[in-house]
Amino acid sequence: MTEDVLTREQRDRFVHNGFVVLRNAIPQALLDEALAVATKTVPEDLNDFEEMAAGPEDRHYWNTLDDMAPFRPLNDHLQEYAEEFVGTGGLVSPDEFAQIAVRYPTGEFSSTPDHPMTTTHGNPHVDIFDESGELQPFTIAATTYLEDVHPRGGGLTVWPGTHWRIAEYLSEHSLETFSNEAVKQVLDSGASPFEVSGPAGTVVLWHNLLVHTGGCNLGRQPRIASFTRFRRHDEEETSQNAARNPFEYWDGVEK
Ligand SMILES: O=C(O)CCC(=O)C(=O)O
Repeated sequence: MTEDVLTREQRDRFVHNGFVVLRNAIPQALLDEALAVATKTVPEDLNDFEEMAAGPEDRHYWNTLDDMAPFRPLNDHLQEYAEEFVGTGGLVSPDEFAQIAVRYPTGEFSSTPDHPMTTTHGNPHVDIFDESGELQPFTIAATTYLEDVHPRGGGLTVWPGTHWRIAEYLSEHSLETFSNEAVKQVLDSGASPFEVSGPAGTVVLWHNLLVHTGGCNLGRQPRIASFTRFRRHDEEETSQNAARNPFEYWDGVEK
C-alpha cells in the first residue's frame, strides 16, 4: 500500500468515534492460514455446538497458538492500515504477536430484542493494563475476524466516543491509578454500545482509550478474532500526555 486507502471521512469518523470498521480488508489466504492454526489449537470441536456451549465463555491465546507464523503477514498488513492514522513509519513494526480471542456460543438464544448485547453488561473496559496488571502502552488496536460474525454472535462491542471521555478522566488522574470505576462513571453518564458484526476479513481499528468488550454469543458458531496492538515508537515516553490528548501524536488525522 503506497497510497492512502482510507478516506478522509473514515479518518474523521475514527477521531469522533474512536474506531472504524473496514470490510474485506485482508486477503482470504491470510485469513485461512490464521484460522486453520486457531482451529487446530483450541481443545473443542468447533463444529460441536453442545460441547462449546458446555465449556467456557471464551479463551484467549496470547501468542500461544500452536504456530503463530501466519500472524506475521497478517500483522504486516494491518500495520499499513494503522499507520494511515498514526503516520507512515510511526509504529513499531510488528512480529507475529497476536491475541487470539475465541468467544463460544453460550447456549442461550435471544428471544427478545432487548436481550443484553454484552455478557456483563459485561465487562466494558479499557486496555490500560495487561493480563498481569502491568501498564500496557499501545496506540491503536486492530481486531480481525477470522470467520464470519453474525449479529449477537460475540462481536467486538465498543462504546463510540468513550476515548474522549476516558481522556477527560485521565487529565485528572494518572494512568497508574486507573480502575474500571472510571469506565463505569463514563458509561453511567450516557453511552450506548455498538456491536460489530461482519464477514471474515472485517477489521476494526480502535483507539487505545476506547471502552470495549466481547459481545454475547447467542449463535451456534464460535467467534474467532485476532487482536493486534500497535505502539508508536515513543509511546512509553509520552503515554501520560497521550492519555490526556488522544490524538496528540497521530500524524494521519485532523485533530
Ligand atoms: O473478545 C473480544 O471481543 C474482546 C476482548 C477484549 O476486550 C480484550 O482482550 O481486551
